[in-house]
Amino acid sequence: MGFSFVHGADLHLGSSFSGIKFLPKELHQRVLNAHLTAFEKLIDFCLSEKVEFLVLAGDTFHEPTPSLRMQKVFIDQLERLAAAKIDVFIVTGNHDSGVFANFVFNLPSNVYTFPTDQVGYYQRQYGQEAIDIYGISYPQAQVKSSLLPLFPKPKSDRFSLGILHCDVGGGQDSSYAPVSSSELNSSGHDYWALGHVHTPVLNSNNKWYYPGVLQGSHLLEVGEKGFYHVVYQDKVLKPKFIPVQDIIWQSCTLDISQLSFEEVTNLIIEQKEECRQTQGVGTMLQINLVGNTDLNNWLDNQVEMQELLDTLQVNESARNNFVWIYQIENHTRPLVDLSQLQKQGDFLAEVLDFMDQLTVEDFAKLEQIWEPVLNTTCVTIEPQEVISKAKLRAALLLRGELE
Ligand SMILES: [Mn+2]
Repeated sequence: MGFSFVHGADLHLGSSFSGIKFLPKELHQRVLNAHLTAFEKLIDFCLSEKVEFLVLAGDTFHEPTPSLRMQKVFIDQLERLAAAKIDVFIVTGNHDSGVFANFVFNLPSNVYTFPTDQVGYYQRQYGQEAIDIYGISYPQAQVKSSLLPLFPKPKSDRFSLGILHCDVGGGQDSSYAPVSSSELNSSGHDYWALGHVHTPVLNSNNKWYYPGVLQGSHLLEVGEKGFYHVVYQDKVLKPKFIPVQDIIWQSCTLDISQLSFEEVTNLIIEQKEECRQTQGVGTMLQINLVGNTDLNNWLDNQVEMQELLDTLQVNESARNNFVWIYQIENHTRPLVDLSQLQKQGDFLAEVLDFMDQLTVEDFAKLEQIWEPVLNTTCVTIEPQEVISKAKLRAALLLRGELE
């Protein structure tokens, strides 16, 4: 007894990857299709698991005017569900408000959309289970006030599902239908299928769920991406995350202190192979090098670095489970033995001793001094880290190794 459904959101079909300068032809094609490939995997899953219905909670399209090709591919996939008698319930979000009015093709008969001026409502019976499905679409890209008050009270004898593109915890400034977690939890609805937040949020204490995007588009969308397979059986609700991304974004930090150039290259290759675990899934990998090393200067040379990247990219584009290192960032520092210098009893040793005695309070006053050492892309920096960078800089300056 029971039913199951798939909850996806933020498919952003038509979106492309950002942050990558160059890709060979084969990989470029794979990247262009990545969002659609992930969507096709979602449809495959609905069919193989024989779910009762599919919910898409907004931002299905990246733009409200998808290309004809995109519309056709989308409809072809939904037709596969229609043939299996699987219903599809879709609301629109901030990226794709009004999208279906721009469609040239008719939506298949199993697809149910929701109005923008009021909450739409569909009743279903799956075996013994009676279910009500409520939802509302965005009339335009911004919705300044909460849409929750428009939802009617659920009927107590039926399972109640709400579909909404919204900003949980968003304050008064939010333009995406802000609503609080407690309001959703106390609304009486059994499952809130949400969209908008791109990272999955699943907490069994809550009645609301964000599956996140289906396919990452840039460096900030690292890790597995997918949807929820929700099973409702014996009055118990079980959502499970199913990853389907075709290309996974990853980032890693490698400490290369004490390593020779050859050892650094080998370490990166090792890391690359470690990422190549899932068959069929490609990886976009960014590497951050840290540590104290005399390779520091060499790594700062853009030409040399590009050659290293070229070497690491050889033969990758032909592989199904490619690992494409698209960027290596150098966060290393020059190799200087500060503790040794501190023992020499000269002026530099005195300066270093003085810096060791700095407290966090002193640090607050030192803004003007440490400003030049903030030559880094790190966003947040701990006082201790700044002081150790300042010590290194002082040592290099006083030894005449830095201009
Ligand atoms: Mn979105």
